[in-house]
Amino acid sequence: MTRFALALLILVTGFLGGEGRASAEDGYRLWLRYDPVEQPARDQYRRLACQIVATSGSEIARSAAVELQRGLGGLLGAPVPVVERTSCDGAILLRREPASDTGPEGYKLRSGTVDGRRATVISAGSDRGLLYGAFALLRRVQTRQSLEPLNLRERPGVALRMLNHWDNLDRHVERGYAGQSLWDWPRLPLWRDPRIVDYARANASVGINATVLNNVNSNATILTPDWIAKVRTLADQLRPWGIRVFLSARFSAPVEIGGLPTADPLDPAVRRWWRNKSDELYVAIPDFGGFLVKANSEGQPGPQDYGRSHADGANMLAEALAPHGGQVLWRAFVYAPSADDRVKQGYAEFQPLDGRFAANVIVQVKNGPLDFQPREPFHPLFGAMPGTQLALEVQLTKEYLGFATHLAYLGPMWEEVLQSRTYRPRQGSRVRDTVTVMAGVANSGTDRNWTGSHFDQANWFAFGRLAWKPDSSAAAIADEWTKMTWGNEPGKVATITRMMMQSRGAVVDYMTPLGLAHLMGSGHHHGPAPWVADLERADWNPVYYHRAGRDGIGFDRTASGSNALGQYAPPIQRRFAQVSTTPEPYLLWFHHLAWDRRMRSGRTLWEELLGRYDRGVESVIAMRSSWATLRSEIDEERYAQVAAFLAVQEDEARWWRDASVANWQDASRRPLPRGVRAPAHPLSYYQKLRFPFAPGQAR
Ligand code: BDP
Repeated sequence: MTRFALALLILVTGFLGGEGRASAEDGYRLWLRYDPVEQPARDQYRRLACQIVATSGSEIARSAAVELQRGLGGLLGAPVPVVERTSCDGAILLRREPASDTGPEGYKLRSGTVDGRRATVISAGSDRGLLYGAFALLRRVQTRQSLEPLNLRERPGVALRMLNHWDNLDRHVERGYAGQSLWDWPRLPLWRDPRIVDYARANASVGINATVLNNVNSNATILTPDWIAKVRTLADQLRPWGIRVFLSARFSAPVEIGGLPTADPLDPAVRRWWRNKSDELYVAIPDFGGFLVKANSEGQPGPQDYGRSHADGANMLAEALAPHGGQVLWRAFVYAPSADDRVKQGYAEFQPLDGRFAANVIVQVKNGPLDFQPREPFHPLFGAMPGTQLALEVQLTKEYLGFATHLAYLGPMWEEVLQSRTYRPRQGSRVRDTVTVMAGVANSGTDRNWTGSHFDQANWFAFGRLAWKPDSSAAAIADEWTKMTWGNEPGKVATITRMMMQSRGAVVDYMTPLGLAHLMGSGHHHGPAPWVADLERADWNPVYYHRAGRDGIGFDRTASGSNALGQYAPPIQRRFAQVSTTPEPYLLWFHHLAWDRRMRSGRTLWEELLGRYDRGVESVIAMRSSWATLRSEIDEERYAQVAAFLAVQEDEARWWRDASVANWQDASRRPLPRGVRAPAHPLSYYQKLRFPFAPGQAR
């Protein structure tokens, strides 16, 4: 056995003896479970996996071999040796092909003959490609697809597929519902937590290649030497899995930790400070990715504090990073109390700057123009800045969709956004054609199951898979994840994927149906609070968004109202200007309508709205009974948690429904139509509920 092979074996044995086996069914293993395949399929796979042949010694290539050995060893129920030269019929080869047409990260999987022997070849032009190819091969076995004959080629649709952690330096995770931050700052830099390697493996398995470690509401301390040393350890642990580290930079850092009197981006001393800071970062972390910046948004400092533009600020950082190949992700999430309609602000501030950002700046835009609501139309900046690189930012952590206890598979939401037609810059364009980066606000933390609930793991998985291939179908991803996470039995897969595919629609129905938005409790966003009208800024109040009164409900965003609609391409403007051609999911987002208005169903708006709430609750009840049919097919520990969380969800869906119905009744002064159940309590009961310790609050 070569030294390389021996090292691998030790590494893998160590892995298997550790986390995985100790607590098998607590969800720790995510979708990388690698339990033995049933017979006779196992024997068939075995015939194609007698050895793993790995020649490249780079640390990323080594990860590919390690993972193959670990995965196949588990799936096939027997160790698979790693060798440098094949000596059996049916080996798996990891092979670098310099002139490969797979790009910097793609791979090919082929069955063929090598040296007269049958082999499955994972080939790529880069070690990262080999890593992704290895995971693809494992996924095929995990989902019981054939390995023979194989002839496929994959390359990612977007170059940067990144998580954004909103983790504070005290390990509190803003909008986190899965425990503390994974970064054990007090014990860093010397403590190399093995869990970080499992985090990296999970990301690599779905193609995520970058991570921003700290909150966009950033603390400048992360850029001090002691903390850069901590970041370095994490970067060292993530690098073998193809993941580069980025940091959220606080714009005023030159003042706070640099002792300068200003952070003005045009000030030479400030520019020098950032250049030096970048140089320092790259000494510690040679493949450092760059900075993510939230500037002049929700009280964060930024270039506008000095009368400069977002482009001035972003370009200053870009200049400091450019010599090292670093990038700036500059967020477009801005809104001002003065705006007549908050959703117009991002476009208004950023669109005129198109073409003025440096080549290594990417403007990061949330999926919708408001703020990660259960449903929003796509952000009008997509397609409207053809001279600027754009990132699509989505939120994995379910700040506005019931935290970790509500089952809401977000694949369909992201598919909906990615597939939305922008008609810009070209007639046939969709959102997915206008982005070069996908960023997801992470939902992982120190909970044993990583994401707070077993089903929220699917959102991490789906984000990676969609970022890799933005035209994938959310249903196909759900199918894949279910097989890898819960098992391949067809009945089970059908039941679970059905639950997943209906889940996000259910949340929309019981929280914010027909295009309503931002009706959640103040600050923590837990539960309904559509009545809130007394917050300091108008655009923080739910009443600002729903505008319900005796005359009707909804926000007129057509030309007769705020004309936010005017920010979209003409075909969209025309379609959404008329109530009759506005798709119902976006109705009250764009229109203020009378309660008696007739809907397509023939019912009045009032009746339709009430129907949506009931439909939402019914869906949750249906998910609960579907889950109950799986009792004997799912391990006890995971079954019980999901069952309990679905009970919570049903309770909270009823609460949302009842509180909302009571509120709309009060606003409209309408009786409930016959047959509609009255809320369990009077409106005042819901209004008095308080949640001082709701998780994840900003602080
Ligand atoms: C809002 C969150 C807040 C974030 C903000 C952002 O409530 O905690 O800081 O988004 O994206 O939805 O910056």
